[in-house]
Amino acid sequence: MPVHNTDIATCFNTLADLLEIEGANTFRVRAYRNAARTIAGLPQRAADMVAEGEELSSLPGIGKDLAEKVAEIVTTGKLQLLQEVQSRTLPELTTLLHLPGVGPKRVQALHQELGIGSLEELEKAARKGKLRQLPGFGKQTEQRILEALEQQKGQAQRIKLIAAEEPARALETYLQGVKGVQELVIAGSYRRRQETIGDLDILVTCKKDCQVMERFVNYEEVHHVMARGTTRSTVVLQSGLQVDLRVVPQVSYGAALHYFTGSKAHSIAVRKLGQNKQLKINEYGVFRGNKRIAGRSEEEVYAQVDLPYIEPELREAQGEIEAAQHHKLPTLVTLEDIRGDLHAHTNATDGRNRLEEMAQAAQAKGYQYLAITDHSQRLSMTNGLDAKRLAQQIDAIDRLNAKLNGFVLLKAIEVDILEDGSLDLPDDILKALDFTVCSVHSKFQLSQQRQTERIMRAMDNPYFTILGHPTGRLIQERAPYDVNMERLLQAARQRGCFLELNAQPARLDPPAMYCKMAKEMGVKMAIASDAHSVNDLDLMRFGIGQARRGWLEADDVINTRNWNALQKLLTRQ
Ligand code: DGT
Ligand code: CA
Ligand code: CA
Ligand code: ZN
Repeated sequence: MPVHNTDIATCFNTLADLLEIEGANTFRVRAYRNAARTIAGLPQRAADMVAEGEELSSLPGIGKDLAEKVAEIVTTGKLQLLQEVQSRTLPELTTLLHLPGVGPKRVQALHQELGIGSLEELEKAARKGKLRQLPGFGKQTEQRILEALEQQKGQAQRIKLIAAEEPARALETYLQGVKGVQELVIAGSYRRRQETIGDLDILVTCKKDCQVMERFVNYEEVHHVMARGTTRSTVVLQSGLQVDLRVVPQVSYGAALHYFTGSKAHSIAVRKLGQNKQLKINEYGVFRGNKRIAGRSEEEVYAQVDLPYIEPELREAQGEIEAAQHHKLPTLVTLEDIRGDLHAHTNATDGRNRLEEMAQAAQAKGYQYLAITDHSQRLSMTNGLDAKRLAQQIDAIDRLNAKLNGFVLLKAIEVDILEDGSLDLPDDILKALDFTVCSVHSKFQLSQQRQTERIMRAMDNPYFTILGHPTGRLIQERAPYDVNMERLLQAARQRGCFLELNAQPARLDPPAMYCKMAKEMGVKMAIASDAHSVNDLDLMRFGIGQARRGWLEADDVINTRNWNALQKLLTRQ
């Protein structure tokens, strides 16, 4: 059983959660969380590194002790310390942590004061009005917990796109190694780059007598086989992820790919267009009567209904068919269009690498620039910068830039938007920067009107450039704060401000529909990784997926420009 990086990260995060609930030393807890992030962000498998005898302790945030723990997980498949901690606490306590507004302190109180150890017990206690009696809870918290519990019930188990990627790629490589396999694509929501994935839908074409089905159900990570046939099988992996495999003949490949890429609403719309022309469209091809007239490629299928090829990220039945009919499909932005990254942290605050390392990594990616946007003083748990430390960082960047060739570090900050709409640092230091990313990190509960006006007031500051992670949501973990996005976009356009598209896979903020809205309202966006380490710079690809789902073209994205052109855009009049 190969151990994936995500498995190791989950192990460390669970351990950190449980230790935090137990009230362990915060440094110890943070060490496990940092290790989880490091491992999750590695470009290669930690398991392979261990197998090849590479020094894990040379990785940022991984000391000797943690390196040993990684090796333990890789070789034994488990972590003894985690089992010890789990045996003395209720493992279900960690699920409570994922509710909005419930941190370790509160889980501790729920457990110790009310003996709550599961979601069911929590719901019972909340319904009886017992939570509001606990110190620091209140009626509103109780209400919010109940709402969150209700919401969770309605949702099937889905995983974030990034969590699907590693097992998907491993399985892809495995199946591609089967003799006789020709084409292989992961279709479904994965191909459409949705934020979360219900299951994987893999499509293959292969030569006669190919053993691909046999090999699929015998893949070493399969937990159990739900269905097995000659053209279709379904398995559940150890991780709980469900995978469908379909084998189709080459003549049907395009039609099948179109069908299984979906979305369902999009394929139904295309099928209707076919019906209008007396054509039958299904996963086997395009038919006139009993005669197959197309189906080898997706282009062929679209051509039969007089449409150009439509990119998978657009296939949500959100106007793409009409746009295609009127030759108005966008030319979607690609990763290759990106010239630099506009949101990155260093070890001056909560990032893990030094300025030099971040610059080097960004340059190695072929970028022309990287903006350093550490946190501002208000976020004290990240060791946020005050004016003095920011001034020192500005000097350090100037010195470093003098040594760099064909690359420039931009001087910026992720400055907090305070409750009254002021920015967390004085204007005379903001003035010295190339631009700012301004973010809401507190007071998420304000009413829509107050939240919207708070941010609009912040935009009135002439040094406000980009609104960071505009809705504040964390996928599957935290609801967005309540803002009127249309008003914010109007205000941004009037003032010459921009919106960030934060590429962190847990954020992907704002959602695609707001990207489309920004484009339509003439507000350009900055796709940014919000990197907290050199490896995080690779998260840009998730931002690109989301931008494409939001119909963005290269021109709609400010960091597709070289620094010269970008600099002109960023200057507010
Ligand atoms: P997911 O797995 O929930 O993240 O979302 P999808 O889009 O991957 O959906 P899934 O796995 O249920 O099905 C994969 C694709 O197969 C879907 O995008 C479209 C196609 N499909 C599934 N059921 C139907 C159906 O009843 N009619 C049509 N036209 N297509 C279907
Ligand atoms: Ca699927
Ligand atoms: Ca499926
Ligand atoms: Zn932030």
